[in-house]
Amino acid sequence: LMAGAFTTLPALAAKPLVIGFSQVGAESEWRTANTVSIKAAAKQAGVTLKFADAQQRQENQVKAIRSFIAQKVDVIAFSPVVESGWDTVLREAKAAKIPVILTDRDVNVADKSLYVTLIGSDFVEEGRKAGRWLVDYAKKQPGKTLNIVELQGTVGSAPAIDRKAGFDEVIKGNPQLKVLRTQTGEFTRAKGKEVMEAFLKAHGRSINVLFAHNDDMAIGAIQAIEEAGLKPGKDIAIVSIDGVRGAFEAMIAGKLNVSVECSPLLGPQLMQAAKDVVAGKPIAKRIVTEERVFPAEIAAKEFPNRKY
Ligand code: GYE
Repeated sequence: LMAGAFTTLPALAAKPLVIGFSQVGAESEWRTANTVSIKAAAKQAGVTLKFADAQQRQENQVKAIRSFIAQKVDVIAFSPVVESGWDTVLREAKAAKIPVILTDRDVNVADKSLYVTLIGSDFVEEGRKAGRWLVDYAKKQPGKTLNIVELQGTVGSAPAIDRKAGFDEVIKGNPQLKVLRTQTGEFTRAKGKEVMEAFLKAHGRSINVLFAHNDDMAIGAIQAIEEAGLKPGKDIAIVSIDGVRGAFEAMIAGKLNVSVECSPLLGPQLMQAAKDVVAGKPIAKRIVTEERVFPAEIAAKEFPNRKY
């Protein structure tokens, strides 16, 4: 009896926290850095991480969440590929008394008690920052109309919806700025290149600006612009979002004009929030990441400091 009591207590204390995490996929440099951050932070925090890659499909995320519920993990975390369609599966998690933490992207649910917190960026503000850079760029060319093409992120995803809204809000009513075309490039290089090729075919040299919802699509588009015999960053000014290594390289090469930072390094905050929720501590409903804007002029100086 004594021996039994003696061994039970330390074993309980040492039980590691188990988090089930459903990742969107591996569509961009941002996403890869986000996955690395979450895995490294789990290891560092002594958390057992069950990691599932949804390959950009909501149905795979729903399956993963159901499997985490069946496995009785302590916390479910996920980065929802799109905003809508989560009510049912989140109600199942709630019924099983498993707290849910959102990372990176928001969901659109009527009942906000279905998740504990959202850890991530303010995408509307990122879109505004991109728009503000463009307004300043236009001011340097008074009287000139700038024709814009826009590469949107994944249709229905929070960053695509919000970045577009923030950008539109800032450029709206500016007589110099005109959006010619807007289409999804699905946050990938391949699709960014393909859609930019179509834009160039339709509008050629009348395109003055590209706004890409992420760096990867901008990098794909840079290839398309070069193949069309134009100079990215000069003939067509390019504004994008994320601030990944590839964007810094493109800025240093003079092919990208500015990248608005969106930090993927959410791992440590996720581990902290998971520990706090299990310990019954109060948590803010929204945890916003701090971010900057990097114009090409400071890219070389900032490059050595970049962590993703
Ligand atoms: O900007 C993009 C990625 O949700 C903030 O998803 C994230 C976005 C990021 O594919 O590169």
